Amino acid sequence: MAEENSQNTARAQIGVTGLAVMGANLARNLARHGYTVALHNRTTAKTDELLAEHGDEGDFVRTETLQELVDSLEKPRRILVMVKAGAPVDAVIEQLTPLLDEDDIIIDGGNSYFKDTIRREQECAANGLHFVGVGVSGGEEGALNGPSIMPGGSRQSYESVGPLLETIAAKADDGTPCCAWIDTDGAGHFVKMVHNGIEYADMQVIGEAHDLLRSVVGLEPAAQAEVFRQWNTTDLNSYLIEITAEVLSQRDAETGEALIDVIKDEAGQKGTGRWTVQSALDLGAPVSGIAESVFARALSSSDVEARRQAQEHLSAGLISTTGVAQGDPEFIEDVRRALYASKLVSYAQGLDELSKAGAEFGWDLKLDVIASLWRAGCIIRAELLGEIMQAYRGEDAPVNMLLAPGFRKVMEQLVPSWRRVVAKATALGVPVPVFASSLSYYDALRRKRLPAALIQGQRDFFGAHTYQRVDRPGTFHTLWSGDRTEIRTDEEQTAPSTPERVNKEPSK
Ligand code: NBP
Repeated sequence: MAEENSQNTARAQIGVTGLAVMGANLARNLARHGYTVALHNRTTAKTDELLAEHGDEGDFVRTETLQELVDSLEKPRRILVMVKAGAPVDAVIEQLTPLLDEDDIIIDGGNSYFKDTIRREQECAANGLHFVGVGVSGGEEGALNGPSIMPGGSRQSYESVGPLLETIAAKADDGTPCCAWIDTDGAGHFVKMVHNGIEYADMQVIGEAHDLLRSVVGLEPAAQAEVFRQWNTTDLNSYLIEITAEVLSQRDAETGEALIDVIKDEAGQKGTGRWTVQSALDLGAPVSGIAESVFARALSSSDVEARRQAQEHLSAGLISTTGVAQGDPEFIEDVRRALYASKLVSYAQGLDELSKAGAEFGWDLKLDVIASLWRAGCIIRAELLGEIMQAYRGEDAPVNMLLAPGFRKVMEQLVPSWRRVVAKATALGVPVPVFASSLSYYDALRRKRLPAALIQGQRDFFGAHTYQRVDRPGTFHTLWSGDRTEIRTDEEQTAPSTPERVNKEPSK
């Protein structure tokens, strides 16, 4: 553990190690709010660069080694780690641990996987240290001017780091900071992960609307930019719609074309969308729209050769070849409504995953609070989040966001347009994976009887997996290979007269 700092230089209120874009901007944000910030980066040149360019923005302490960083901090020490997610975080924790004292706090503000955060919290606790996994959204601009912040970790550590984080966080229109304690260990990083999953779906549905406006309505990018600008004055109002209009109106200086037309249609990803879907699979949370948005990126960029050959060889089999009249305002409004409906489903699915994660990991995730944190500073910030917050406030939280009275009514107005758009896109061969899967999710939720009954019958046939009946309690199995009588399997049975041979599931 660290020795007492005898030179009384321990004056910084927080240290930041890892001064790439995110760390540097968070450090500047803290300093601009009056905190004394100690700076450290593995490569000292980056620290000096930051001080040379922005050293006059606040009170910084330059350090070259982790020991110097630790010595510069008042106790309990607060160290924000902003290094690359994964092994570098473990490396930094390992180097810091012997230098720190009991109750010092390591804050990981990177995009760490929540299970790593759970492990790191346990490892730090074993060494008497607090570990706070913090989800930060808003990119580099948000980090500098006010991000949305989702902190996990112990309540005790939040008492120490919360005031700093709340000070530098974005503020919603009502003035509340977009930062609040989420729950213990990996809860903050889990919520940030689901935020990113929703972001993937949100971006994909906007992309699908853009494709329809082009290929069905015949609008060029500049005209589409105007449509998105107008949509941004409706209930679609959000950061992503706003920047879509900006991207679509941008001209390429070299060719004079719309920039969008010279950008390769192969989407990248860093992994948080994939994690959202992987976790949802483990939790049994049907995030079909979010999953389709991750797959859509994969199809665009990983299956380039298959796409090339398919363009040549796969039959379209279109059942219609006529779009709508160019610029048809009615269809444009249908697309807007379909986009909003699909967006609502993405949020509903993400929040459902959070509810299921709360039950699984023992977190008390308050969905109204989480929605409130996403109202400003983050990429999915949208007017809609205020309504979601209201829907979950109070005693009568809906079991699914779409069932909140306000959203039920909104959906009623959107569904006919949504069906027309999905039908038209399907007829014309325009892919709309998230529009379509979200509509199926909506229909599956409201359908009285699902084909799941047949699946149960099949499972019982090949694997004796049993089923339940609609007319009485109990668990049942039909003797498929015997005389096909039904037996109850959750009660003591007398031996069946015909020995049962279970039809085995075909090997896969
Ligand atoms: P990067 O993810 O690009 O990481 C670069 C930083 O990590 C540098 O300071 C580098 O030091 C340091 N580093 C590495 Br790499 N390996 C290290 C090691 N073994 N020991 C110590 N330091 C090491 O930085 P970023 O883009 O600022 O992102 C930081 C975190 O924030 C990431 O987890 C990221 O996913 C997350 N995040 C990023 C954004 C965004 O918009 N960029 C948004 C939200 C969250 P060096 O200078 O010596 O190489």
